[in-house]
Amino acid sequence: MAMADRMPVSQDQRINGNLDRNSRRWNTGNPNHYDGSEDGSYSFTGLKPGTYTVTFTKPTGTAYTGQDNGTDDKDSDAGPTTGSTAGITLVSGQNNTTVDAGVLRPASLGDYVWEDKNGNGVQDAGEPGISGVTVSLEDASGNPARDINGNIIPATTTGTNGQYQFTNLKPGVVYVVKFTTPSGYQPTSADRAGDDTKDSDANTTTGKAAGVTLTGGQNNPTIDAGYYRPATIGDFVWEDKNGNGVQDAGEPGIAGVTVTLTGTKGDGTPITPITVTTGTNGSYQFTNLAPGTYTVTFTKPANTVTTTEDQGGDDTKDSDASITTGASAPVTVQSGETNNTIDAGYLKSASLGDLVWEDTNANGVQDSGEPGNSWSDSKIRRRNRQPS
Ligand SMILES: [Ca+2]
Ligand SMILES: [Ca+2]
Ligand SMILES: [Ca+2]
Ligand SMILES: [Ca+2]
Repeated sequence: MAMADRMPVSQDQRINGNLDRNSRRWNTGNPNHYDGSEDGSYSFTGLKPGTYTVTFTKPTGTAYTGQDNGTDDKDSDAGPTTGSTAGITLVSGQNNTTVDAGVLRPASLGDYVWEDKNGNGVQDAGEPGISGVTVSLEDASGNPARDINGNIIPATTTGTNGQYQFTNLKPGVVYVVKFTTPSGYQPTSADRAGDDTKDSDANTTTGKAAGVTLTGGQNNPTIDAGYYRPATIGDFVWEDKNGNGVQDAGEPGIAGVTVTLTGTKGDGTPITPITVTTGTNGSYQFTNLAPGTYTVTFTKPANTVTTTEDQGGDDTKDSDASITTGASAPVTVQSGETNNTIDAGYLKSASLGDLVWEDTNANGVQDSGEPGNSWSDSKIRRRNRQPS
């Protein structure tokens, strides 16, 4: 008569089994003890008829799988907490090979929340982790997830380098990671990298990643979330009274100038153009921008001439509006950046009076029959380029 079978675990794990003789009749000595074989099989032989309990001692870090979830020759008989079977009665000559124990090796997942400085949805070199971000784990129904032992898993927060990890997870069930957008940040676009180890997985609306199912012993480190801080572009339209292309003391702002922002976010998405108007002091700002590359286009006020751009070697003091298109050069802003150097200067053309004419006979006098002409604007601009 014998009682045997095996624990379906990996071959490098040896399983200990204890056989307790429950029957009062046999409960006179130490329990029998069996050290399982390399393939997980074990047997107790030479038993007398009676009622026995097999107690398994699971490998460190594992948990028993569900009990009695199938036909008796295929299921696990170890109690989930005790490791012990129900009483097993052996009759004379019986060989019972249905007494088994299955264990689960815990799985884990993680692992990173980062600042997507350029907003492209990819973890690039030099982009830092974000600490203190709350990360929670749900099951497929949106309830708090449970670990391999059935306990609810509390939320965690990312460490100083943006890392997080959930351990002791149960294989074979769906886990959903939920990220809470940190204050002052906005989520970057998900699934942009074509490389799951480098992208963001947090849905920009729900903060949730797609559910994952893990196998025993697996670690999934690909569930990450990227965030950016809004960027700002501004900030000044002024009257360049002396026409030197530089914002000098005493040169006033111009109110009511239309300024339009176009461009592309860091993830490659074009933005819907945004239009603002300069305030009474000539200031304007585009706020709450995603990192990206943008163009600022100024609409020239009536009766003005655009001053020459990029004069004086100080971008905070010069004009950036093209004299032909009114547009700035493309400006790239990163997460959290404020760029207040995109300005436009105008001269009031009305003060330049009177008539530009073609002095056909070169006598320096506006003779009758000499035409006024259309190159007045460019002539004025040429004058503006001269040092004051
Ligand atoms: Ca990036
Ligand atoms: Ca990922
Ligand atoms: Ca000036
Ligand atoms: Ca500038």
